[in-house]
Amino acid sequence: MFKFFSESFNNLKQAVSNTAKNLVGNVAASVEGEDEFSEFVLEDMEDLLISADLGVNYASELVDNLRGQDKIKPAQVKDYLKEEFSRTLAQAGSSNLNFSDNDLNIYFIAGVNGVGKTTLIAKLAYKFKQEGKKVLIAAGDTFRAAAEEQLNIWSNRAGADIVRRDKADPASVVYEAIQKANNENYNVILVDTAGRLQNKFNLMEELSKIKNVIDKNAPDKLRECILVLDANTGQNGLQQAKVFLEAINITSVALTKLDGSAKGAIVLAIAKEMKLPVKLIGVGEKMEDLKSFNPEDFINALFEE
Ligand SMILES: Nc1nc2c(ncn2[C@@H]2O[C@H](COP(=O)(O)OP(=O)(O)OP(=O)(O)O)[C@@H](O)[C@H]2O)c(=O)[nH]1
Ligand SMILES: [Mg+2]
Repeated sequence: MFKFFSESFNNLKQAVSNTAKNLVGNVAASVEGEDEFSEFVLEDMEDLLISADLGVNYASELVDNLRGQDKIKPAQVKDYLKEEFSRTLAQAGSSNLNFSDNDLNIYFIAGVNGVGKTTLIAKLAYKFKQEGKKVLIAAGDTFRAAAEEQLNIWSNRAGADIVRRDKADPASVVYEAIQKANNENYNVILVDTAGRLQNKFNLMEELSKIKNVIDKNAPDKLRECILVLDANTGQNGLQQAKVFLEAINITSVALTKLDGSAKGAIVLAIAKEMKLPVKLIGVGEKMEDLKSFNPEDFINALFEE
């Protein structure tokens, strides 16, 4: 298991406090005092779960399980949700970031514009550097003006190296990064990508082209294809995930801007509907504000009083 984020999770509870209120607090407040799961109570519960961004299907499944049964009482609704949420996260697979010692590890970072891809790369570069790894950033977003400059500043701050070519074909930048990494024994390549091109089709074409270059020139070195989602986009994030899944084989999700978001339930919706594990969470704008996602801690943070 790769444990470079094994620092304390003190601010996790704070980061998910709005989500906890929305997802657990409101449901508990409206259900716990009831004598039975009447149709009225169940409908109310379903509405609350949907408005917490859990998704319509998942919300109705959770409510359907409670209909016409007498094992679980309204007073136990939190225990019920806690168990269901834990199971959902477990079924999405391991949340440990793949990493192989003594080998090149490539991380491909994708997502729509503004979700926090470049910031995630900076944070990852910083973490890997702290672990004493040799880190190379491939500036694959050659579309957006100033994107490479932004990356340059971040990489300097993190102490990582960078391959950038103004207006070049992103796939060729990644090709060059792979050559450099092989020649100079890098441990990590972080591939930044554009979030917006002329249209969605072009973007997906470009991403799969980059992915092909990696598969061809560095077979077995691609550790993760990480889809970056902004926690505040809620259910829209799921639609984004579907598009990216079709173009490239996403292996995990990084959920950014969880700090302050009330829509962190999207972690559960992603696990349930996409069977994708969230592995990283962004809890602020600074380099240190990246955490590995630990399902147990997340659940505890949601349910602790
Ligand atoms: N509060 C908070 N802000 C974040 C987090 N991650 C990123 N941001 C902010 O989100 C904004 C966009 O971040 P970028 O990293 O530039 O996003 P991007 O996906 O690279 O954007 P494009 O390159 O335009 O597609 C910046 O202002 C970041 O500081 C986070 O975890 N929490
Ligand atoms: Mg960017």
